Amino acid sequence: MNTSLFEIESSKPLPKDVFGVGTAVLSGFALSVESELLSSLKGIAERSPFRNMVTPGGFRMSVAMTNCGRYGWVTDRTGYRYDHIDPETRQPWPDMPASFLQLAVASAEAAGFPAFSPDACLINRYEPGARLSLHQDRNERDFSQPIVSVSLGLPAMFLFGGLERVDKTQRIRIVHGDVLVWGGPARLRYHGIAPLRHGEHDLVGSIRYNLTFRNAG
Ligand code: MD3
Ligand code: FE
Repeated sequence: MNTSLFEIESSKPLPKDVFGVGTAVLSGFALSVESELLSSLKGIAERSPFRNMVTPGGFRMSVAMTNCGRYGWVTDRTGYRYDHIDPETRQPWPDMPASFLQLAVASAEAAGFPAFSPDACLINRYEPGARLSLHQDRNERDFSQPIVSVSLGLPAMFLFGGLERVDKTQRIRIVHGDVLVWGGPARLRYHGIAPLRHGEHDLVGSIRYNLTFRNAG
C-alpha cells in the first residue's frame, strides 16, 4: 500500500464539485505513484500495443488506445463495445496492475464513491494535435459506478458539457498527475479533449496519456 497517497488525502482539503455535483478534481493525486504508473503502462503496451481504432462511421481516431483489466473498450465498423479479448492480439487484455487499481479506488473514495469496483481501464495516448470530440460514456452497464480519470504527461484542455450535446461547455486545463472523478448526476455529462498542444514533459516526453477506470460490468 502506498502511504503517500493517503498522506495527500488527509493533509489537504480536496476541491470537490467544481463542475457540479458528482465531480471532483484531485490535483496532483497521482504524483506520488507516477513512476509505478508509467512502468506498468509500458508493460501493458508491450502486450497490447496502442492502436488507432476506427469509429462506426469509418473515421480513424486521432487518439491511440489500449486497455487493461477484465474488459477493454473497443470500436470498429460494427460499433462500440466492451470485450474481454483484444481484437488485435486475440488474447485477453493485460491484467489491471495493482498500482492502477489502488489509485482508482482511493481516488473514487476521496471523491465520495466508496464502492467503486473498476473492471476496465481504457488507456488513451495523445500526440500533439490529437483530440477527442464531445461524447458521453454510455457503454457501461451500471451508471451508479463513477469513472476515474488519471492524466500523465502533457497538459490538456478538458471540455465539460451537460447532459445534452448542445449544452454549453466549461473548460479546464488538466496536468500531469491530476485525477478527475465523475459520478452520480455527472456520470452521463458530455465531455471531450481539445487538440493537444505541442510540448515536452520531463518524464513522459511529447505525449499525454489518460487512464480511465470504469466498471463495464
Ligand atoms: C465526464 N477520455 O476515454 S477523461 C474517454 O482525457 C475520455 O482521454 C478523456 O473521455 C481523456 O472516454 C477524458 C475524463 C472523463 C472520462 C469520462 C467521463 C470525464 C467524464 C464520463 C462522464 C463525465
Ligand atoms: Fe469519455
